[in-house]
Amino acid sequence: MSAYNPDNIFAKILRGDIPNHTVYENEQILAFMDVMPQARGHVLIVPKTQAVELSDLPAEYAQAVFAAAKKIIAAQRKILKRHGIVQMQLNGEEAGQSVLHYHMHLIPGHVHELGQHEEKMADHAELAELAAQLRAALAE
Ligand code: DGP
Repeated sequence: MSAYNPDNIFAKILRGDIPNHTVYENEQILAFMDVMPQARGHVLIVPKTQAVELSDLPAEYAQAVFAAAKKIIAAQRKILKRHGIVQMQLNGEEAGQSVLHYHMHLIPGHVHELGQHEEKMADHAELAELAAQLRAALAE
């Protein structure tokens, strides 16, 4: 298991040092659009605690991540018009985890249709539009 590095990119996003396209936020988690989506509407849920991977994640934050995931999946189904949502989470660099702060991926579509992990950057205008639509669905 790697030691937690407070300068990882998601820690910077949580501190507000780097911008993001926020979908949903509460005291325990921040959810935002993945900038290298494996499908349209790919969202990440990041707990506001210093955990590298699932083994480090306190139970109350795991609960908060899953509670948020249920809400976000409903919004993705409504906005993306896809019923299938792939839930993915990598534990450790040996699994391909590149950002060493726990995060859950929620990716609309069938697992066989997904793009490669971290293949290409998305268009920021499209991410902003999708985030606005998902925020509106979550606020209903
Ligand atoms: P993982 O390999 O599970 O650690 O995936 C990291 C994901 O984070 C990957 O899908 C790309 C995404 N990502 C990397 N850097 C940034 C960033 O600065 N902003 C956002 N929104 N996503 C990022």
